[in-house]
Amino acid sequence: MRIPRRELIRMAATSAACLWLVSQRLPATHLQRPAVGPKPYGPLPSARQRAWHELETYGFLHFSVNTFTDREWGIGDEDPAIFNPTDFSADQIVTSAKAGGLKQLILTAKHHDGFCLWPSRYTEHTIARSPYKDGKGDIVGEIAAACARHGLKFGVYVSPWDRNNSEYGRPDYVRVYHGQLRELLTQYGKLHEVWFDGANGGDGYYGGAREVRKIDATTYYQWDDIRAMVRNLQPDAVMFADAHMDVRWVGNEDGIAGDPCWPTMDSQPYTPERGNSGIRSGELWNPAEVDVSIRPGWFWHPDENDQVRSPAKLMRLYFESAGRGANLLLNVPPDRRGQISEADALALKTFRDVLERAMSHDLAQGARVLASSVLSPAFAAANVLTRAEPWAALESDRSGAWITLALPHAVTFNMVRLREAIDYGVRIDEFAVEAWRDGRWRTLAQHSCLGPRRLIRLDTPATARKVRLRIIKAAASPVLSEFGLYLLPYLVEEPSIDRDPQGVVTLRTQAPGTAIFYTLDGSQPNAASYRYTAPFALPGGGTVRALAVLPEGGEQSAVVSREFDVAPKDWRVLSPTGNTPDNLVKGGVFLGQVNTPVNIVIDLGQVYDLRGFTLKPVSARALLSTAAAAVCARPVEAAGECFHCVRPRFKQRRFASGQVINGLFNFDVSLNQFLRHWRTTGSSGS
Ligand code: FUL
Repeated sequence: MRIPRRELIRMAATSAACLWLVSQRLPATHLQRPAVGPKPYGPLPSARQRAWHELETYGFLHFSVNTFTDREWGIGDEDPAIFNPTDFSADQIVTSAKAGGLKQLILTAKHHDGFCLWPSRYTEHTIARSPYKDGKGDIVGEIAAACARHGLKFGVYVSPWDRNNSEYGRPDYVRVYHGQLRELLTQYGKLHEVWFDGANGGDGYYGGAREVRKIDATTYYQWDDIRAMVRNLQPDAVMFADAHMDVRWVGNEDGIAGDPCWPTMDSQPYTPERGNSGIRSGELWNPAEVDVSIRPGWFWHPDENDQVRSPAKLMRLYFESAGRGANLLLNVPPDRRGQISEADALALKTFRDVLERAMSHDLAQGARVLASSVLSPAFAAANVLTRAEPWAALESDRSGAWITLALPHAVTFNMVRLREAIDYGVRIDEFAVEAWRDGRWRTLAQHSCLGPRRLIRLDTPATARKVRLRIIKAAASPVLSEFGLYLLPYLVEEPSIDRDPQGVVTLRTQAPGTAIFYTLDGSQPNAASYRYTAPFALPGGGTVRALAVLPEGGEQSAVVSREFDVAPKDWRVLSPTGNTPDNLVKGGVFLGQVNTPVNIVIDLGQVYDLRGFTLKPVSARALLSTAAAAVCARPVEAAGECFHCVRPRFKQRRFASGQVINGLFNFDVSLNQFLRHWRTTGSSGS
C-alpha cells in the first residue's frame, strides 16, 4: 500500500539528484581522511551522513488535527478549532524521548491535511486559528526549543501533499510550499533532518473543491530548488525521501531492515525491495532509515492504548533495524493532552534501560587483540576496543582476514557489536563470528554486510575465552572500528494471536522453548491457564488473552489480548461493487472507486442476532468524506426473512456513527453478531 504513494516521490528523485549528491559529497570526505591509511573503497558518506549514522535511534512525533479527529490522514477540511491540546508539554515530550534513548525528534510540522503546527504566513490553515494559546501558539517552536534545552537534535516533516490548499496541483501551491519550507528552515534554529513524505496527490478538500487532484511528482514540486534551499539554509540537515536524497526509505513501515541492508544504492528506479536490502554494487552512499510507530497508527488513537509495543518487541525492532546498520526512526505520538502517553514512555524507557545497562559493560575490554595483519601501528588491532582509530589490515589481506579477542578468562555473552569504519567505505561482503570451544572454532553467526553497525543477538549465550571475526569475502581489506561483546537480559516477547477466515486461532511465539498460556473468558492468563498446544476453533468470536512463559517457571511476557467477531467462514459477497469484493470476507484489501457509492450485500450463511459490526479501513488510511453512512440490515425477499434496519455501531474508531462513506476507500468488514444479510451504502455526499 505504500508503493503507489512512495512511487511518486521516487519518481521525483531523478538522476540529476544523484549527480548532485555525488558532487557535493566527495570533497568533504577526502579532506578529512588521515594522510596515511587504507585506500577507501566504493562510495563514501558525506560529513552530514556520517553524523546521521551516529544518531542510530531517534523519534518521530506525529501530532496534528488527526490526533483530535482520530484519523490517520486528514482530508483538509478539518476546523482548526479542533486542535486544542489540553496540557501540552514540550518538555514532557522531549524528556520522555530522551529517557528512551532517542537522540533527535522529527515533528510533523505539516501532514497531508495541510494544517501547520506553526503560524505560517502562507496559509490560514494553521495553529493561529486554533484555540491553543488563543492562536498565539507555535508547536514547532516549542518542540525545537525543548530539543535544544535537553540536547536533542531536531528535524521537520513537511508533507508536500496538502489536501487543504485550494491551489494544490497548480503553480501557486508550489510557491506556498517553498515558502512554508523556508519558514521552517529559517525560524527554528538548526535542523538536522528534513523529511519529505512520498504520499502525493489524490482526493481532498482543496479549499472546498472536494475533488481528486493528480500531480507529476517528478516535476511539480521543483525538487532541485528545494534541495538547494535546504542545503543553503540548513547545511547540516540530511534530507529523507524514498530514494535519491541523503537517506532512503527502508521499504516498509514494520520496522524491518533487510539482512543484509547495504548503505549503498544505485540510480535505478526505487522499489521497496531494493530499498530494503540496498544495492551492494551501488555507486551512491544512501543509507536506510527505518520508520515505524510504537503503536499501530502514526497518530495517537485512544483505542490503541493497549497496543503499545512492549519493551521485548522494541528490542526485536531495534536489532532488526539499527542492528542491521540502518537508523531507527521510532514514532511516539503525543496524545490529546499534548504529551507522550505513560504507556508509550514506559515501554520505551524500559527497553532503553535494559539495553544501556547491558551496553555499559563491554566484556571484550581487557582482551588481547590479534589479527591476520595490521596495516601500520596507527591502525593496530587493539583499536577495535579503544575505538579512537580503526584496525586496518594490509591492503592485500581481504577474504580470509581475521581478528581475534583473546580474553584473560572465559566470558558469557549473547550480543556482538561490530562496526566498519565507514569513512573507508563498506568493504566486508560476508563474515562469521566464531567462538573457540573444545579445541576448534565454532560459528555463532554468519551474515552478509558488516557495514556501519552490525548487532548480533544470539539465541542462547555463548561462553568462550577466544572470539574471532572471520572475513569470508571482502571487496577490500577490512577496516573495523568496533568489536564488542555484551550480555543482554532476555526479554520474553508476548505471543502473537491470529485467526484465519475459517475461525481457527493460532498463537505463536518467537522464542524457542517458551510455553503459551491463554484464557477465553477475558480473565488475566497465567501459568495455570489453558496451555496452548495446537490451533483451536473460535468461529463465534470472543476474547483471547495470552502470555508466553519461559520454561521452569521462568520469566513471563506481557499479556496480549485480541477480540474476535464472528468469523466470515460461510459468508458470500452477493452484490459486489469495487475491486476484489471477496476480500471483504477473505480479509484482504477491498478498494472502492472514486465517487462511486458502495453497495455490498453479504450473505452470512446463517441467521445471527445482531449487535453491531466492524468496518475497518485497511492501514487506517481510508479516504473518507463527511456525512452519514447508512449501514442496515434489511429484508431480503429471496430469503423471506424480515429484519429491522439497524443503526450502525461502528466499532472501529475511524468511522463515526453516521458518516457517509464516499469515494475511494479501503476497508475490512467483519460482523460481531448479525442477521443473514446486510449491506453498506454510501452516497457521494456532495
Ligand atoms: C507515510 C504517511 O502517509 C503517514 O501518514 C506517515 O506520516 C508516515 C511516516 O509516512 O507515508
